[in-house]
Amino acid sequence: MSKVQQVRSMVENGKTKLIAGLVQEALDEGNDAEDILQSMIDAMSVVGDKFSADEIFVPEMLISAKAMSLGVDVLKPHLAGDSASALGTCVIGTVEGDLHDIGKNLVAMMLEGNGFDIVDMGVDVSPEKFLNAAKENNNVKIVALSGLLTTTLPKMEETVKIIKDSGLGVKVIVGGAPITAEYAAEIGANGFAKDAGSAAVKAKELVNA
Ligand code: B1M
Repeated sequence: MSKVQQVRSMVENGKTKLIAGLVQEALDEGNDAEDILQSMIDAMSVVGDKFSADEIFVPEMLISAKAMSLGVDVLKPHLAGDSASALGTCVIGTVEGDLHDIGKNLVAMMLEGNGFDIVDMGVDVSPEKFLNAAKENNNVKIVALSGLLTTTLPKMEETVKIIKDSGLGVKVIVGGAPITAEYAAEIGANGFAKDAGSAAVKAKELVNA
């Protein structure tokens, strides 16, 4: 099994103690950071399928998520880029009621690497907290909302609305597994991205528009 395949298997099986060392070994072997990341994303997708099939439960999902986060920490310097341009501040978080943060963290990392200052609000962020952060932080250009649960999508819509209604003029970008471009347009978001890399591209596009 290649090192990248081993990384995938370790995330799938929640090997939190070994993952950092193995990711480093995979990098040292010359594997692309993007490929290693993709193997971990694929592993999480398998974890989700096993959860849906009642083969594993929340604790196992949680431990795989921990393993992935530890692996991403090792990859971070190799993924984020080193843009020197100052594009303004991006307030980012996962919408109210939703505790998933791996995708959000990847998006934050890519935005930071592409020249945004990041204010990371964490998970379970209410519409009001997003709005206050957009008002109170310096030079906020983008609010980025992540959502993984269909049950909390109304909170994403509410957040887009409260920010639009505030007249602050900041752009809102949304994403996460259940989000589509159609849904983003329907709730009035300025942009949608399907993954962390395209979120950075879209955010840059919006501030330069
Ligand atoms: Co949960 N969970 N989970 N979970 N979990 C999902 C999302 C689920 C699809 C699993 C399943 O049933 N197959 C399902 C949601 C079903 C639905 O709503 N349609 C689900 C469920 C049901 C739940 C609970 C309700 C389970 C329960 O308690 N019975 C519960 C909810 C808790 C809550 O949030 N209130 C729950 C809990 C958890 C854990 C805490 C155990 C853990 C999260 C830990 C953590 O995040 N720190 C967890 C995990 C790990 C998952 C899966 C397995 C993996 C998610 C992940 O990290 N993927 C997930 C199954 C799946 O996604 N297939 C699942 C890797 C990550 C890189 O991908 O986050 O999609 P993702 O991010 C992507 C893109 O979506 C995009 O970029 C990233 C890639 O570059 N993206 C953006 C994300 N945000 C973006 C923002 C953007 C642009 C792009 O612009 C701003």
